[in-house]
Amino acid sequence: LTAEAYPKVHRNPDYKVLNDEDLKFFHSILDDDEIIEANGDDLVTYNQDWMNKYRGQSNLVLLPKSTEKVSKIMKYCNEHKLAVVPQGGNTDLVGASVPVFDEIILSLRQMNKVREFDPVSGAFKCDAGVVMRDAHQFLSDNDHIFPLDLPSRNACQVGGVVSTNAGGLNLLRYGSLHGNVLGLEVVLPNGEIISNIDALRKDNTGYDLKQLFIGAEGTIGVITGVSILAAPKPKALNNTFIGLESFDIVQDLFVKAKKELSEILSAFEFMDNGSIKCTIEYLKDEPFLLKKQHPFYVLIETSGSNQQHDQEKLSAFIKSALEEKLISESHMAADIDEYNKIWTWRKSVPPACNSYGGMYKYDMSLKLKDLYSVSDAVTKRLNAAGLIGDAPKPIVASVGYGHVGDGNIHLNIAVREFTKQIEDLLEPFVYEYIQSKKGSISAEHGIGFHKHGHLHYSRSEIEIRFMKEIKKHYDPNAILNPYKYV
Ligand code: 2HG
Ligand code: ZN
Repeated sequence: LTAEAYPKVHRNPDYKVLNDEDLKFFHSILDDDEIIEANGDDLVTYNQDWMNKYRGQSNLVLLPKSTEKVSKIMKYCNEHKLAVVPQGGNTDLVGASVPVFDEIILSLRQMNKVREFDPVSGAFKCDAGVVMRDAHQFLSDNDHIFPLDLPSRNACQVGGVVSTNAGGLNLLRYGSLHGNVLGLEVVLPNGEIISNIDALRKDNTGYDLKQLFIGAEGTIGVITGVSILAAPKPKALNNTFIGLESFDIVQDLFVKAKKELSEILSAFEFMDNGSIKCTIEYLKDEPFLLKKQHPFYVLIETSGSNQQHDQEKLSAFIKSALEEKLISESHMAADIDEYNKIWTWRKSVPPACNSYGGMYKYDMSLKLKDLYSVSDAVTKRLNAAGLIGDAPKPIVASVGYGHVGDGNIHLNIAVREFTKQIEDLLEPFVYEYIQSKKGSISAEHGIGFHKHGHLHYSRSEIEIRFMKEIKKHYDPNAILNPYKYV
């Protein structure tokens, strides 16, 4: 499986192979609990991604506890041309956070302290390695929320999320990290520390350099600290799970929700029936939320300050949508347990798809009218090849779900095994399809190893040339996260 994932690349011989002298240096600047050497073991949890799709062969993991130590590591690696892959919670979906060959893994997981919180402005500063769940917990204790939530919140780290510019489940309400991140502390490949972590909410003093590191996937610097704008904790949270009959109706319902739920609308997520079928199998002990299955489902969440007001507003919205025959069935949360349960059905879709052995995954932006068409086109193609069905067919299901509010679809092909035939049917077909609709081949999961070399489907020649120049400017020895991105 792994060998097949890396068919086209060869180790760049310009990179030095780690030797005893290098190890001696790392031991001289780090404590024993900041270094893990392979010693015959293959460091699998660091070398392999969670989809079991990408696996490197690094023999060394460094887990520094301070920015200064990250700086010393980078300076040394740059001078000696040792390649490095920065790693957060390793929940990445495009092979960006694991090595391809023997790159040193620089894990941020021991830089896990909250640095400062200002309850007046909402500015929250923390180390890059703080797990998102812990950031949420800390802020919740201070009557705030982290402005982003993801199904992988129990493992993903704040720095990793910023590095990939993840969008998550509430972008519709809280906006993207390009707006929410106030400042960053970054170690450059040569060891220099560049920081505007104390930046203010408004700050137009020159180019906004931090933006380049947001979504750069650790290719031009290692994010070690983040300042981000936390939002006040909503006092009222409501949600509802809806069954409906077509993707056109999903769009009509979205327009209606924006109009009628307006300021309290905080999420509008969709799933097709294939996603939910896999999730029903995955959550086998949980009764499904609706009486019957439908071609599409929508999860609507509202966040506001007055429970009764919000609940009435959402109920009225559902009632009128039923009357207008936009929706067929809905289940509204009666209490916080049901609210969480409804979210479980949405958040379990990715692990459900991954539970059969593996999955191919595409994350794309398209105009809303075209959003689901890519899923239809791919499913049709795989069906025509006779590859989807019960074992021994290799594909369990090809499903689409995602963030309607952001024009973002996730296409998951849940497989029993990875095969060349499936790959050849999927690529370049998916990318060419996206290109033909002027969409983006990466909405929020990034480029990583998976989409390296594919930028031209969504970016012009001049844009790619600028990106390459930026990479060269920041990382002239190309030691950071090689074989990926641009
Ligand atoms: C989501 O929206 C996340 O659930 C993960 O972006 C999606 O695993 C996925 O494809
Ligand atoms: Zn997503």
